[in-house]
Amino acid sequence: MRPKALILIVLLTCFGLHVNGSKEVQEEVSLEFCSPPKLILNGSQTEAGDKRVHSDYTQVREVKFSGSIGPLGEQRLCKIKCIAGQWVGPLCVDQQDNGRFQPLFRNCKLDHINPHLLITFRNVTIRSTGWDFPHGAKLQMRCRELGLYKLLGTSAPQCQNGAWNARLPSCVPTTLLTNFTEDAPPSILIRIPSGSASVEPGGELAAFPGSTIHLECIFSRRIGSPDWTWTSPLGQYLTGWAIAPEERDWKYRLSIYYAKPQDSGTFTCATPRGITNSITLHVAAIHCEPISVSGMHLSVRVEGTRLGHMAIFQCPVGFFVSGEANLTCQASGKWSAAVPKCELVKCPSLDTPEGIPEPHLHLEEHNNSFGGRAVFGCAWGYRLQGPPGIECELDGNWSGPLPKCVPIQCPPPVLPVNGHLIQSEAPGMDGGRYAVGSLVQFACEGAYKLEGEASIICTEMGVWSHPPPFCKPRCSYIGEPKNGFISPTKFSYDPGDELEIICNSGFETEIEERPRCLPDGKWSTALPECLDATLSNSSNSTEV
Ligand SMILES: *C1O[C@H](CO)[C@@H](O)[C@H](O)[C@H]1NC(C)=O
Ligand SMILES: *C1O[C@H](CO)[C@@H](O)[C@H](O)[C@H]1NC(C)=O
Ligand SMILES: *[C@@H]1O[C@H](CO)[C@@H](O)[C@H](O)[C@H]1NC(C)=O
Ligand SMILES: *[C@@H]1O[C@H](CO)[C@@H](O)[C@H](O)[C@H]1NC(C)=O
Ligand SMILES: *[C@@H]1O[C@H](CO)[C@@H](O)[C@H](O)[C@H]1NC(C)=O
Ligand SMILES: *[C@@H]1O[C@H](CO)[C@@H](O)[C@H](O)[C@H]1NC(C)=O
Ligand SMILES: *[C@@H]1O[C@H](CO)[C@@H](O)[C@H](O)[C@H]1NC(C)=O
Ligand SMILES: *[C@@H]1O[C@H](CO)[C@@H](O)[C@H](O)[C@H]1NC(C)=O
Repeated sequence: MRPKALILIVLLTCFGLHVNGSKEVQEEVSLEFCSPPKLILNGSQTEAGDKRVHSDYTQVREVKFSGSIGPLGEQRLCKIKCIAGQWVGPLCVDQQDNGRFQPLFRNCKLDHINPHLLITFRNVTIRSTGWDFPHGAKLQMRCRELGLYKLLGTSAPQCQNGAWNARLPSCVPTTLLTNFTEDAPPSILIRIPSGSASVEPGGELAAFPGSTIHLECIFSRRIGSPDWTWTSPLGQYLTGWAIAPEERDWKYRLSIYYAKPQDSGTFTCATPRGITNSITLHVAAIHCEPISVSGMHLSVRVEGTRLGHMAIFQCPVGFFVSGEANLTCQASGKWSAAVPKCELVKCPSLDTPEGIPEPHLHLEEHNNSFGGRAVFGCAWGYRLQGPPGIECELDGNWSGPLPKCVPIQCPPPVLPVNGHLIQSEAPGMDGGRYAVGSLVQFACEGAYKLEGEASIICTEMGVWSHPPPFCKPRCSYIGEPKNGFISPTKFSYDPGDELEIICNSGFETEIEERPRCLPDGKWSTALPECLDATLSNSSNSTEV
């Protein structure tokens, strides 16, 4: 018995619907069931057991959903079908084909956007690559400066199952840009002294009836005269070299006064060599809806609602116009873009891991609104180099670069004369300099005595905790003579100190010179003896 074909209708938003080519459809329709389909629901892939989707598909033969297709998220009714245990599809409704379900064709991409090209898709300007354009999408392309560049190629490429139906166009610079080289197409300058006109996404010039339009073909009169031709059958236009002395040698003008719909057509300027450039004019009495501004802060100056009229938006200080600041009423009867918004000027946030690349630098204060400031500090042992704070400026840039943190270091300490360093702690040496916290110890050579602090530390101020010590020469204690003593008795003696030898009674010393401490830390003489005074000079002093 055939299972009842139940059609489950899931209305969900599928973003960027991925189509992996249509799968082979089996000839025989088997009664195998399909497992729950993998769909991208509101941007996230569904997993088995996802509560958002039906779990039992044994009775389900078809799933319908609303697919979001293309860069503008066009909503279309789509479906997948369970055929022989495999989901096949999606098929989506094509309005242009009587609402029949059709397989989705592959999307097209723009890999590169020529900076001179202005690309529009459904009245939206495409500024970046990476968009998917659905099958059938028709782009509109024009060169940014109408008349200064000539568009070479199609202005409306269309996506056909993954490929554009024509090579994307390019923009060729014209005489004004090539210094009047003879092989360049002539530039055409457009002047609208009265009335209004708009440059359309496809590169047409659309003008409101009654406008005056001067088309100036730029060519060097020295070389020859260009020629204007037009396609509007009834048109009669004044052409000729400009009269003003500063223009008469290079502007070959065509003037349309009080433009009428019948003036619509293509106006071509050809050089004597037959190189051309054209402007396509469309004259129509089009009005756009009046602009209504609801957003706070936003102010607008509207010229009017006729074709070619502009609306110029402004935001107060500290805000920027998010969107297009200048809108033009276009031949479609729509403004060239949506009404913009005023958004608060913000500088790039520094409060992110990438915001502050330097590891020792940290934020002490952070306000990235216009007028706000960021204040920095450094880790212990580091010092800020540069201003400690920056401000968020009107252009959304910080007022300066981030400061740096440089390690605080003490200069190498001054070594005492006759002393040396004991490297008691591996110092954070950097070119002979010491990191904060480094401890150094001093010692004096042999007879020298250290005076001051024997060890000093590099402080956070980048200076040593104490001045380095001195190594002073000193005479050491000399001992006592037998049968006598010395005065004064000290551990050590300063240079210049003299010793008095005092012998016990009955003994004497034949002092010629008192021992004196010399500047090099040596005694001037050896320690004299105390001799028995009763003994003759020739006799030894024997123990008594
Ligand atoms: C001891 O004798 C020496 C010569 O032998 C003499 O120069 C010295 O003055 C004498 N000393 C005393 C204390 O008599
Ligand atoms: C004592 O005298 C004798 C001879 O006079 C001499 O040989 C000896 O070295 C003397 N001893 C001392 C300790 O001066
Ligand atoms: C998808 O998003 C829309 C709008 O945010 C919401 O109404 C809808 O419930 C969501 N659908 C699912 C299945 O989460
Ligand atoms: C433009 O052409 C003129 C005449 O050929 C020449 O004198 C001048 O240097 C050129 N200027 C530039 C910018 O190439
Ligand atoms: C908008 O129009 C004003 C006045 O015509 C002009 O100064 C400004 O450059 C235009 N801004 C942009 C972004 O086109
Ligand atoms: C885009 O322009 C076309 C005509 O060029 C018009 O029919 C259509 O309504 C416009 N779409 C939007 C969203 O403004
Ligand atoms: C940030 O700075 C701006 C301008 O000084 C100020 O108006 C705003 O209140 C500050 N924001 C915070 C959260 O402090
Ligand atoms: C702001 O910063 C951007 C990116 O670093 C830079 O391109 C731009 O020129 C800066 N603007 C000003 C006014 O300095």
